[in-house]
Amino acid sequence: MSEPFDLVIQNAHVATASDIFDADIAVTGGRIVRLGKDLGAARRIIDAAGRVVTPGGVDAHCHLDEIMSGPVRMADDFHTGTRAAACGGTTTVIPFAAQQKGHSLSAAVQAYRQRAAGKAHVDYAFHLIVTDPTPAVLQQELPALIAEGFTSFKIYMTYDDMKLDDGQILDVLSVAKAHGALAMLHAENADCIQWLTRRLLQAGQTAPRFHAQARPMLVEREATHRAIALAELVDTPILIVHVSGREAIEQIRWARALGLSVLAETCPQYLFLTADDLGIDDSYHGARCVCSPPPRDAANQEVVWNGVRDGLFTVFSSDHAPFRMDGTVGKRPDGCEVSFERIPNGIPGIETRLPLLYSEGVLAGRITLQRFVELTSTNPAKTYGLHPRKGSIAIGSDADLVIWQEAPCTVRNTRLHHNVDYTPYEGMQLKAWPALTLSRGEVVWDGAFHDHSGHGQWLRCGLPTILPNAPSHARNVIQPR
Ligand code: DUC
Ligand code: ZN
Ligand code: ZN
Repeated sequence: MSEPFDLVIQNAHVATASDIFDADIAVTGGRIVRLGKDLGAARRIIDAAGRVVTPGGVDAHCHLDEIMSGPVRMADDFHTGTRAAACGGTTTVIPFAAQQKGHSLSAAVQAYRQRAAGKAHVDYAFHLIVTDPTPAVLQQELPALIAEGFTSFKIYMTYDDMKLDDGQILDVLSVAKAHGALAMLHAENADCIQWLTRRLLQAGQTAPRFHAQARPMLVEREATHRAIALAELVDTPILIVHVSGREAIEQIRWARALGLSVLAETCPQYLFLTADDLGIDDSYHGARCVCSPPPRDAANQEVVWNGVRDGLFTVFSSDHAPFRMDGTVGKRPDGCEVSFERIPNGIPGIETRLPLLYSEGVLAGRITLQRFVELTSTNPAKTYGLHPRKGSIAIGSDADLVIWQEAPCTVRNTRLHHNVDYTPYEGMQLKAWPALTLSRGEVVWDGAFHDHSGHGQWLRCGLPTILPNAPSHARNVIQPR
């Protein structure tokens, strides 16, 4: 008699990025060990009853417990942020370890690993944010960190305390190229934003809705084009994060037509919000939806949907950047209604990312189920060197799984699990929500949240395997752990 499995999920309608098939899934030691029918005895059986089962979501762009300037604090740490992730079907998160100007990048990574330690309910990796590319960072710290499993870094083209100039960007891209790492670009033209902001403030136009006027599509289009040109000069792949609309998408399509390796990400706010959500009057309510780039309009939403459908976008991430409306450390710094350029940028979305796209993408007939899995799990895992451990339902992969309940439900912040006092999607009618989320074989959500603080492990990222010309040493295999 062979040992029983830890768990068998019976009657699963399995969806991967490539296939849909019916199977039972056997799990032992937190990994998928068998797929098929009549697999044998198990200590626990869960009946999926023919419902769709997908790989757990990989949210490759979220901000948790990031150090902010002044009085501002993020609302979610690794406890509340990964709790919300789990309840929305996400089993891997990739937040950021941000260097502060004048400080070491390696020290920042150590500090962020401390902030996460013992708190996470699901697995996590880190992207780096490079804000001060000194010779020591470029020549020693970055190469050492890439070798340790921090293989992606975000470069900001805007925000005074973060932005790099073009020469610095070329330096960082050169390191990415030399070591096979991937640079992620926040593409907005800082000088244009500053100039527009000054004019708006001089005219007394300070309400949240003017945030969108200070960051029009043109500033994103110009910076997207420049990021592509800089990457072309260095001859290295890049990923443009949080693409918001047509003009940036046109730049990416143009680059792809030239054969350049330009990957792209979009986020729920560019499909489901518009600039009107920042306010149609001067009310401070619109501060809830202040994020950068800002949401655009219905026509741009359609263009983004086209890219979601036709393969333009590689990944679909939340860009969860959580700030509360109440209190003194969130959207009202020191308790005050501030002018738009001082409102902390970001909106919550880690828990709603998958249900929104499943409902309005898959069940509304805009994308296939396989494309949903590709965008939300498989491609982010491949892009950041976590595949096939993550992002797949295959023998040897982690048992990170979601059973979907296709039934009407309404988004209510009171039912969410982040530490933010609002959701931009309040009242939206959805068609599905995860019935159950499994993280390495543990049930973390089944309509109730099951606390697994410290269960979430830090993941060492390999090199990207999504690019057609990825070097053979980047091909990841399932390693003994
Ligand atoms: N924009 C960012 O670049 N990061 C966090 C949130 C936001 O709105
Ligand atoms: Zn950004
Ligand atoms: Zn972000």
